[in-house]
Amino acid sequence: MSIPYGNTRTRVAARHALIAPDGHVKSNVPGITGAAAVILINGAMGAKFAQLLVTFEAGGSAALPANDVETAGFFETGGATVTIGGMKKKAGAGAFFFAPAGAAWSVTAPKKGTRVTLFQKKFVPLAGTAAPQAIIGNAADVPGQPFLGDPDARLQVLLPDVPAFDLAMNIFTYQPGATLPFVETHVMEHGLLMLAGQGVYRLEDAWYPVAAGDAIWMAPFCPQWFVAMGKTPASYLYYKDVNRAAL
Ligand code: UGY
Ligand code: MN
Repeated sequence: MSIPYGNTRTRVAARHALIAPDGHVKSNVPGITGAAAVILINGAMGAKFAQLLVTFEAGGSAALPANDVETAGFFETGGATVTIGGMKKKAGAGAFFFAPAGAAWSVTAPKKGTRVTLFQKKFVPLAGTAAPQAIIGNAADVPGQPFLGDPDARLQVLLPDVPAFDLAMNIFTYQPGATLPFVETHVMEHGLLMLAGQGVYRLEDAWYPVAAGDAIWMAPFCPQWFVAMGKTPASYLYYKDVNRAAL
């Protein structure tokens, strides 16, 4: 979307935010080298998780130590080698990974321009349930299921939907004209990256035109709704905290 000089579609509100790509500013993130790392969402905004967009140069890498933070990653473009503890695999466009808390992980030997989104949160263990294990997969192998019966709004659930996991990472793909069936208002928080297409996102009482490259934060209980518009399908990657007690 081109807009006049001195303007931006970016809005940062108390309970939601839209971050358009024109405003991106790089951060130096410990462990990430030879890459442009942009922290799109974190606690400074009011979120309980972080969302980063990392664009690698050839020879760049990310190598994060084992601690109480878990990371879910998605390769939007390019490719690299992902290592999580003792697991090592090549990852191309569409690949995703989950590095549990307590496991060191790395992304090495990236193709120039590889774009990876990272969602990070402090893991909340569930008493009596074994901690989740490392995963490296590809979204192409995850079928899209009709969302609440609508074949034009399909959801790919990338990580196992089991109590061990306290986060979800999903891809939602809408045919032009398809919508979220109702204005959702829920305790789960979202971080989102538009992967393709365009549409309008309702966040609280504001409606935003959005397109590929935009990032969105929705605080818990932020009313939310989406309609895909234009001539091509719209899709977005999103994070959600799940499976933990209300109190
Ligand atoms: O999983 C979700 O809560 C999803 N339906 N929300 C969204 O796409 N904004
Ligand atoms: Mn939602």
